[in-house]
Amino acid sequence: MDIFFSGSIRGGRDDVDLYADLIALLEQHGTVLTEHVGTEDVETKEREAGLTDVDIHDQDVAWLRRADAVVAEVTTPSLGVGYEVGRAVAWETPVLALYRPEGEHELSAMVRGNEAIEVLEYETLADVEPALETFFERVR
Ligand code: 6IA
Repeated sequence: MDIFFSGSIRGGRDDVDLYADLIALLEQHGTVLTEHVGTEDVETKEREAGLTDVDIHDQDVAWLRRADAVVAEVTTPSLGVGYEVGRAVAWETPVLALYRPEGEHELSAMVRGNEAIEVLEYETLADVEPALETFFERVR
């Protein structure tokens, strides 16, 4: 099972530690193609690697196309995350969106109103674990 984890990078890195914890949980269910999303200094690494935005986009879309499932943390709004979720839906790749309602942003209707996206509202990682079990049982 190839899993594409989607989380904000240029949209804001407030949740980066949470992304790392979620990626560790996801690794129990398959191979996470996008571990860099949970890396603290991703933007420094991006500069050091000399990657252009075209390189990043093309690599990312290739991973997204290959993924068997997408798990997106959508609490911090991100254009890139929204774009990835939209493309995954168009390809009929199963999408689980994780959202913490106590955050400062209301979830977009384009995510919550999309019946092809499973939305889990949660508070702690302990709430996410059983939802991942159910999601991966369904998509496997
Ligand atoms: O608009 P945002 O930057 O918040 O979009 C975040 C989403 O775009 C994430 O889910 C990623 O999949 C994707 N993304 C953004 N930047 C990168 C990136 N930078 N590499 C891969 N995917 C990215 C290069 C980092 C690397 C040199 C360690």
